[in-house]
Amino acid sequence: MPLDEGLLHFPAYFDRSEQEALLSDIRSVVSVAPLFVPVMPRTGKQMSVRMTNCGNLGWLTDKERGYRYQSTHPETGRAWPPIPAPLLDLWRDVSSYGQDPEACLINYYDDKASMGLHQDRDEINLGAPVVSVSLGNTCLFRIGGINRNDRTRSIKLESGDVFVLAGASRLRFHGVDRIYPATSTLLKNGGRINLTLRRVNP
Ligand code: MD3
Ligand code: FE
Repeated sequence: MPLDEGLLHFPAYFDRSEQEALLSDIRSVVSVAPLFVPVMPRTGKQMSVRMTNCGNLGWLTDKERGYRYQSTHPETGRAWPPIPAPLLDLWRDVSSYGQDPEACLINYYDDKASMGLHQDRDEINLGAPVVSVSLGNTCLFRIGGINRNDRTRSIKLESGDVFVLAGASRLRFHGVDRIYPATSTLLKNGGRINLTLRRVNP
């Protein structure tokens, strides 16, 4: 469903059994690359999401060095595990981009977590699309324009939905306002997982 230029929403792209398979792949990633607490640069404030990555590069943030991509886990020092095959298949299906993603950020939201309005601009390659997968409880996602004060609109993202940001939409402000408890039975302890596939380098 095209919502705006470069903004695509595929409701229920993954069916329940595909979501379960994806979740099992993500649990394997997390067993090697545990979730960590991201910390904002300078202020040292903790984000409410927990995160990890798979792929050649992973996104992270800490107080001293700030937002960046690197090839190793900040606590274990090990390389990130590879991106699971079903996610590479997804990227090839929906991104119309000639190169595979280098990074897959895994964000875990408990039912109280949120993410403030922000732009994604840590990638050298801002021409590549971003592909996102939602698993677990429904969230209220907000998307604005390229200026922080532009009008925003809100969309519910449900388990199995895929969202693609490309072209003119790539630099739009966006965030997650809230998680709706008990809207999915996929995650036994509630919450929501978001997977974000990205190309970082040209
Ligand atoms: C719109 N994650 O990790 S994914 C992030 O649900 C992030 O965890 C949110 O924002 C989440 O940076 C949203 C959907 C998404 C990703 C990238 C975008 C929406 C976007 C880039 C530009 C505009
Ligand atoms: Fe973002």
